[in-house]
Amino acid sequence: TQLKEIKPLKTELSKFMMCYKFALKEIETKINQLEQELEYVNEYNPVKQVVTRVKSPQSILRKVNSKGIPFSLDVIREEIHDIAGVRITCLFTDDIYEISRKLLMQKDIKVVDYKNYIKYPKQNGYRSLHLIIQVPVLMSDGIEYVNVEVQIRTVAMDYWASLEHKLYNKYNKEIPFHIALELREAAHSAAVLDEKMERLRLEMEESDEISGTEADLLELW
Ligand code: 0O2
Repeated sequence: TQLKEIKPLKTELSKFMMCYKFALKEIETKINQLEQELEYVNEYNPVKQVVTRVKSPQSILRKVNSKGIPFSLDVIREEIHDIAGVRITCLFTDDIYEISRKLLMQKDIKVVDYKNYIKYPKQNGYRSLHLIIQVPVLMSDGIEYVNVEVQIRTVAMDYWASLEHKLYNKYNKEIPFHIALELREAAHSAAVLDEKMERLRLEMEESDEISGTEADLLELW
């Protein structure tokens, strides 16, 4: 009898996780097409790296406990938005908004939540743009709308977040005060670097435009 009871639960859990895997495949394809199109139209691909992951069952359980929600797949589906995660890294802050705009323009993607930790960094200095989107996934018994968390950040933001994540785990969520202070300073330096890079890029684009016009004029002459 025990096996009889467990089997449907196992099937339900596998299907639950499968939906997230399929949603990630869908969104990966969309990003990939977007990259190719931008590369073709603008001769510049703003996306440097795309990483996807499905949250491990242990990590989902940890979040269920920390949020104090019941262990029900329906509740988990509603309350935990980052079971499927995509992280897009790019070079410039402007690229982040460009990618997010282009993604959200797609008719079949619905935005559930939008957190701008770039405009409003977290207390510890964390910066990134988070989109929670719903992606339709075709299953054998119909369409499921699956939540996917998309994190879009610059290389500098990503560099900072990876180290902070390591420290957070190393110190078991209690980063010593002096290290937290230095991390905040490092986050500020990363933000300054991002601004500087953005300015240099604009300058380069402006001078490209001027030399383009000069070349056009010379050709006319
Ligand atoms: P992992 O290992 O990346 O999966 P909410 O559900 O809105 O109540 P939640 O889920 O904390 O709150 O949402 P939020 O703020 O959007 O954060 C979700 C994910 O963003 C985290 O997932 C991290 O990946 C990243 N993140 C958020 N804040 C920080 C931060 O201060 N430092 C770093 N390094 N990453 C952050 P997980 O599940 O925490 O981790």
